[in-house]
Amino acid sequence: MFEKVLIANRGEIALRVIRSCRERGLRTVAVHSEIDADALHTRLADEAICIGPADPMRSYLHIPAIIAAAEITGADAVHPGYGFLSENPEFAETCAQCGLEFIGPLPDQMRQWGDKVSARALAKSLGLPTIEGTELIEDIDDAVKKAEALGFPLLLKASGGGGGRGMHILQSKEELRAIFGTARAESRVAFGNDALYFEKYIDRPRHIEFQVLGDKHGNVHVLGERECSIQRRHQKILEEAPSVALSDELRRDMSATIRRAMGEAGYLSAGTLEFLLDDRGELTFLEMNPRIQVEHPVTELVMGIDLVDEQIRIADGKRLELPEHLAPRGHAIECRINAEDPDTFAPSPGRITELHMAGGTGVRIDSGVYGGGLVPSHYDPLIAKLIVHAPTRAQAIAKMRRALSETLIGGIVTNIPLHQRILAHPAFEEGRFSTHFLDELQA
Ligand code: MV4
Repeated sequence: MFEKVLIANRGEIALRVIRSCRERGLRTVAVHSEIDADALHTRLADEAICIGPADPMRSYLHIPAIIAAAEITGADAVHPGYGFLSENPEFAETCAQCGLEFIGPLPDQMRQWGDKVSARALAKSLGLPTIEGTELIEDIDDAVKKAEALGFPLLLKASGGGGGRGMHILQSKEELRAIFGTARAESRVAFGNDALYFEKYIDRPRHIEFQVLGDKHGNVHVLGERECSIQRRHQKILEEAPSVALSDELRRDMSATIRRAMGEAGYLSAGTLEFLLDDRGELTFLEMNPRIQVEHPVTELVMGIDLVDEQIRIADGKRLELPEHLAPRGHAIECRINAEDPDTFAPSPGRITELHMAGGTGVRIDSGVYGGGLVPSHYDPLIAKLIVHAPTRAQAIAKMRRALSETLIGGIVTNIPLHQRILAHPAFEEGRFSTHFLDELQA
């Protein structure tokens, strides 16, 4: 087994990885930027090494600096967390070339699933239900032809996009003609790739995703779903597991389909398949995220599994040893606590003057900050995740309201009032919502 893990990340996920490493007796190396010299991950890892200035391009995204840090400290494995280099196949490849075990999927799997057109084709060939759509669009004439065959409304998507970037809803041929050139140019600038395709537009869907784990022996498990419809501009705010919108039968059937598909694909480590659930109750594949995700704790709580520890065991070549049939127990909800204005969503970096996190039965905090610590403006505004677990959804909601009420964060503005508004909303309580819920709440 490897003995020393370098965590190529910061904030709450860096701490989350340190925890699983420490429980397994692995030593940890934090890398940090200059502005993160006193950050919690820097302080809590066994060793810490500065890799550059605050600008992420020159620190957390700078592959040579991270590899050098691993060599200097004698680390023999790397966990990339989420964001930053976590889905960068060149980084995973460089780690392997330098004798570092990359705790995540194979570089070619990142490539396959990272490109949306190739991901759709792969998903389809593996027997997953995919949204009706097209191959790559050649030019504007081809676009008009394909659009009319598919029918409006539709979505023009960038193959290099994902996570809602580079999408345009189109209602008519005229709109298509007006936007096509701009969309292509935008895609080229944003993703270095101007490949575009169409999908049928699904109105007011729910966003539901399934957690997958695969080992080096071809075993795959599906660990149920997460409901992630409460989001704004493709940034999730609150997630839960299980989803009230799935019957036990649909969950079982889709889990079996995904298990077969990802087994056939030989998928390695943790990954998430995103689906849209339409108003007819049909799930269709959207994207696959080859990484551990922010919202993984809700799955951990209802499934009783440490996903990061499983990633570590898998990277070490161990077999998954999970029960054949996994079912969620109780209900879990996660609120992402962001350093941002709850109304305008403007970031609110600064020094945290006081900090009291909730506690008590069924409450988990994954935080990356401490009282007196700095929230830099250079990174993601997520400072902590408040996660609760209770026997029923109603009890989980009550527990989350209670936990939010005892959370005290001073010196910066947070989105806690927004969470309180969501949890007080009758439609949320009743589980009746779509990806448009927050826009409608804000309106
Ligand atoms: C869609 C869609 C409707 N129809 N695709 C947004 C994020 C990216 N993963 C894909 N997204 C969507 N793709 C089709 N064919 C609606 C969305 C979408 C959405 C998806 C998940 C979560 C929130 C969303 C909010 C608005 C739109």
